[in-house]
Amino acid sequence: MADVDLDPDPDLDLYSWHTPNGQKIVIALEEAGAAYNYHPIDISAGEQKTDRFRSISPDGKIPALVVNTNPAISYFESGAILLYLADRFPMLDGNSEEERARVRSWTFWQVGQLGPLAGQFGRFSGAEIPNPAAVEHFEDLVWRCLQVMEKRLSESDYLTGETFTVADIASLPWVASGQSYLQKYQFPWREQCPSVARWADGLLMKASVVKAFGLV
Ligand SMILES: N[C@@H](CCC(=O)N[C@@H](CS)C(=O)NCC(=O)O)C(=O)O
Repeated sequence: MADVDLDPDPDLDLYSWHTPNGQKIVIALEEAGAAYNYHPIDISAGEQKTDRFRSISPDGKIPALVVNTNPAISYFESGAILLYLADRFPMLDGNSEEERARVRSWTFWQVGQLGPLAGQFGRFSGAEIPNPAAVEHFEDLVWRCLQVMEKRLSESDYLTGETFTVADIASLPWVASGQSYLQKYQFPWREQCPSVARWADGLLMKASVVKAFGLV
């Protein structure tokens, strides 16, 4: 009998930290059952700004993923990493051309809208020097994002249809993780967005999500 390579996948090295953008990638890798090495990069200690780390993530931000092919290939930006993983592990992607188009659209929506806007909302809400106009501005924009999600999730189980994909993974930590600025500032999203709450509560029970949110 010919030798069988039981694990033909190249090793994956994830450089990350327990923040929403880092948690996304852990959820995706766990969901796919992928083998990977986890390298914590302590962003509170500035480890993301070293020349060594910038050689794989030029903007000095987590997460980054290195695929140990020869030569190794590295990805930075959580959206790019999630789409790479969706291509490589089809269970993370949509089941039809239409769903796959929605996976890409909703993933880009999260990294271009929900993530940065919730981040800015959190920054101004927690700022030492109060800036009520900025808080109100970003709160309005975050609220608009949640309404966009609410409408979509009142029509389907998941953001892209009936399949759980990287698009859901991208948004979940920004809405539901303990790091989420919506939690931190008691934004009343649960009462006002019941479909988003139903979606988040269901996903929070997944083993992949429990593991990602439990990493410190
Ligand atoms: N657009 C980037 C944002 C990445 C990002 O902001 N990462 C944060 C942690 S969630 C970080 O590394 N912060 C440290 C810093 O900016 O110095 C992505 O989606 O990956």
